[in-house]
Amino acid sequence: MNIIVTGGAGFIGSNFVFHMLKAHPEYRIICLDKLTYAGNLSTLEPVMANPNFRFVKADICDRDAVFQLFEEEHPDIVVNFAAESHVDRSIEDPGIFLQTNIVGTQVLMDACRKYGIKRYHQVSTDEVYGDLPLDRPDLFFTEETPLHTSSPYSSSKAAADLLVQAYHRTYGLPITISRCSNNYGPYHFPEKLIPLMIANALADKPLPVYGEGINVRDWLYVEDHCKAIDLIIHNGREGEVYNIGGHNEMRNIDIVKIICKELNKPESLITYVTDRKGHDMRYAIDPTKIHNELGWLPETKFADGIKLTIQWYLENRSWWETIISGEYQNYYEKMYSNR
Ligand code: NAD
Ligand code: TDX
Repeated sequence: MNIIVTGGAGFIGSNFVFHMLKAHPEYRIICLDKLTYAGNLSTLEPVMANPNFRFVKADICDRDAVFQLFEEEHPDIVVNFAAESHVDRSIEDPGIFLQTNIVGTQVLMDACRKYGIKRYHQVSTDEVYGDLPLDRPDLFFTEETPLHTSSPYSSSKAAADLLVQAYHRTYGLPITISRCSNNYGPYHFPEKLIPLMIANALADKPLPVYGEGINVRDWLYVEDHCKAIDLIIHNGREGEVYNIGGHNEMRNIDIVKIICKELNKPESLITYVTDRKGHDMRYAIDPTKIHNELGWLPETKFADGIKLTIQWYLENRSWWETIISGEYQNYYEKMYSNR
């Protein structure tokens, strides 16, 4: 089996590459990644010498490069993780989000149509459903919940989902889509809530909590997401959407307090800052479908996963310190100074 994994130098994609090479040692995994600010080749160092792994630096929007790779590899499956993924950046500058997340998806699917494919899998997000009110804990996103997006990021992901479904209906492309809740774990880029708070706390820097910190996210350990996608690409029904989430809803402020406690840092580091524009209040996934059809259940409890994650950041300081010492400083300054 030949599998192209796009965005495999990023957070979830790299965890998926590691998972697949371990779970299916007979498979060939080809990682296609543009190495944007969020992609890191050093992350893939442990598998670079694996004969069943190939890395190709390319943009999913580059039709010639993508078609060339399909010509060479004739993949059985494509799993598309490649995306601009940070909501705050999409609010600052939406253009690249539309380009990569929508046009890039189109290019990949055009290549699938031309060369033939057993499965095209689109890695999507729960953010395509918009948000839920805080005072209705009985409500959850199901696969039937209408798409109702808030940010340029989530709108670009929703547009891509619709395009993927159109390619299924119009051209019969064998697709699946997964919509997962917030992931956390190793190799999470330091601009995102959990690694940002860990890095800042370790440096005794302020912990910038947006608004009142009462927004709720449904956190899933990244390995559980990877296992769910593995199940979907093998056993999921063509044309179907699968929600992935672990019923682990937490308020941002509570996450930040847990990180302070685990690192033995004072909560006085917590600084409330101006809220994110259009900030979604609550995400909550109903994962009944993937459980009933594919037997998936999350394996890592948050209490364990957050400890594993913090430990990883303590043991892999050079990975994230290198990232935050470069161009990231300008980003941080722009987003957080005078906020
Ligand atoms: P990430 O930002 O950490 O990684 C994205 C990767 O895609 C990087 O390696 C980057 O270099 C690559 N990339 C970006 N533009 C590209 C292009 N034009 N061509 C080729 N490669 C390109 O993102 P992530 O958090 O790992 O998210 C991966 C996918 O999962 C995304 O599609 C995202 O929407 C989705 N998702 C993320 C979460 C989450 O909590 N992080 C939750 C649900 C869904
Ligand atoms: O400095 C911060 N302070 C803060 O309060 C940051 C970076 C975030 N937040 C809040 C905003 C959100 O309510 O924390 C919450 C989580 O923020 P992010 O880590 O930016 O994640 P989110 O916006 O929820 O989106 C993530 O989950 C869904 C991923 O980045 C998306 O790619 C995925 O689709």
